[in-house]
Amino acid sequence: MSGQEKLILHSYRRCPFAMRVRMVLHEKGLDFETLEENLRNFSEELKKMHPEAKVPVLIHGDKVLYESAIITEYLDETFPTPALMPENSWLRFQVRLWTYWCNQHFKAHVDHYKYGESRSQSQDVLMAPERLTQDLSKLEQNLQHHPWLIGDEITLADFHVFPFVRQLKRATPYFEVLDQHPHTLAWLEKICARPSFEKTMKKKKAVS
Ligand SMILES: N[C@@H](CCC(=O)N[C@@H](CS)C(=O)NCC(=O)O)C(=O)O
Repeated sequence: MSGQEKLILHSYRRCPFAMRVRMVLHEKGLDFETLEENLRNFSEELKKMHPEAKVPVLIHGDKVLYESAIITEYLDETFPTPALMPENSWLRFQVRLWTYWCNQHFKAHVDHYKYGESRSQSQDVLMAPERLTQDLSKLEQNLQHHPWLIGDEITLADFHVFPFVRQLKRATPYFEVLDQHPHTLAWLEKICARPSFEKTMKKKKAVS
């Protein structure tokens, strides 16, 4: 039975992609071993497993999985309780669209703001506040009508997007536009108050 095979996660505590996977593992109450990687010097094992050498990588028995949002869908299908994907195909589409938006657009805008010209082109850095303001409006519009991104139930959409909103909230200088988005801030706070988040952020010893 695949559900009983050992789960090992190559992770990095502050990586928002790895956070997605740890949150889902904890939400499902799964036992797993965490191998805390050094972002500047990944283990040889990780480099062999991931074609682009990135965290997270999940090992499930003899299977190697990577790409955070694909890992979380795998986990939801393999360990169905509690379900984090809706049954309805239109809602499933929306979960995937939020994930796409986050991966393709929002994450980049957060990076442009957070890292500035040390990592991004000056035009992107210049545009970041305006783009982030639009992104936050999109989140706020959804979250003012229902408690979670796509409705009344928490789904993978919430777990995929929240680590990046958290990154933005923690960036310096503080992005003050956030304060005009109370539903988004309350949603972030609600996720960070879940027991799964506390477990997700618990410090682990690094692999040597
Ligand atoms: N698309 C990947 C992105 C993972 C990713 O970019 N992880 C970062 C850490 S937050 C990483 O490993 N970076 C190392 C590198 O790019 O060399 C996913 O969703 O898993």
